Amino acid sequence: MLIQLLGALSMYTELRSTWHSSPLANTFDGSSMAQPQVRTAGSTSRFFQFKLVLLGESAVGKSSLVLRFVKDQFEEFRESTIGAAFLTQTISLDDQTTIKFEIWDTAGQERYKSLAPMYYRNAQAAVVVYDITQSASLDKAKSWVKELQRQASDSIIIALAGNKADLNESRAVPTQEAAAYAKEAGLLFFETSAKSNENVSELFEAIARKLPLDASLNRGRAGGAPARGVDLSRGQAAQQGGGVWVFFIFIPLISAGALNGAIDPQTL
Ligand SMILES: Nc1nc2c(ncn2[C@@H]2O[C@H](COP(=O)(O)OP(=O)(O)O)[C@@H](O)[C@H]2O)c(=O)[nH]1
Ligand SMILES: [Mg+2]
Repeated sequence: MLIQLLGALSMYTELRSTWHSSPLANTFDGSSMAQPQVRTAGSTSRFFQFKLVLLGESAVGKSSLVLRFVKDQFEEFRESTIGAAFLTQTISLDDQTTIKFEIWDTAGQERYKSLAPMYYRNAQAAVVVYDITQSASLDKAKSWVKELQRQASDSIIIALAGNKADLNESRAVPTQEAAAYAKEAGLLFFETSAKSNENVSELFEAIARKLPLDASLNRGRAGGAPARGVDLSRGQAAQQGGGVWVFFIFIPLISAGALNGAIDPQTL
């Protein structure tokens, strides 16, 4: 299929951590992330790397959840994400187990929808977000879940996040309703608040715990493919400065085949 470079408009990179190498070259090649990577440092340390994508209607708080998770910050008035943003965060599950999330925070607007498969392709985990004060956003979340279950990796771990839980007085989606749906669809479920920092790290940690961390599953790659940009001997601790923001203000390489259809010209 003919791949056209329609435009790389601009890119802003803000490195705020000890990561020395740009993740971009590594990360944009989805194939390199098809499997978790494992590296053994010493006899017991294990390092895993997973690609995670956030999906959901615009303004439900996807970027805010990521900002809270990666930088422990909240902004009352965030600019909408354009295209997608890429970030990383590293957490320690226990003394021996380090998980690096490579996070693709997608734009929720309908006009970017056709780009989504590029971000969820090869993702090992997805967080589908809705806003507990907007019942239509749960419908939208359900349609993302359907699409993921049809088109993403069979083994993808999907979490449903009912965000803005701090706005309980304006609640439109009862917890029970969303929980029952999540159970039926086989999803992890959390009500979160990026604002009040409720269940944010719990959400990502639950995903990490559900991911296949059995080293035997990954042994084929251990020692073979080197883990990227991480020196375990530096002992990166949970939630510490793992964030690398690479804002994409770009229209990526577009392949009609890869994206299941023509690109809406409005995307440009
Ligand atoms: N009250 C409240 N507002 C939130 C929360 N998360 C995000 N917001 C606000 O909702 C708006 C949209 O958030 P944003 O993260 O840009 O949504 P996105 O389009 O899904 O990425 C912003 O004004 C945020 O400040 C939350 O947990 N509680
Ligand atoms: Mg956003």
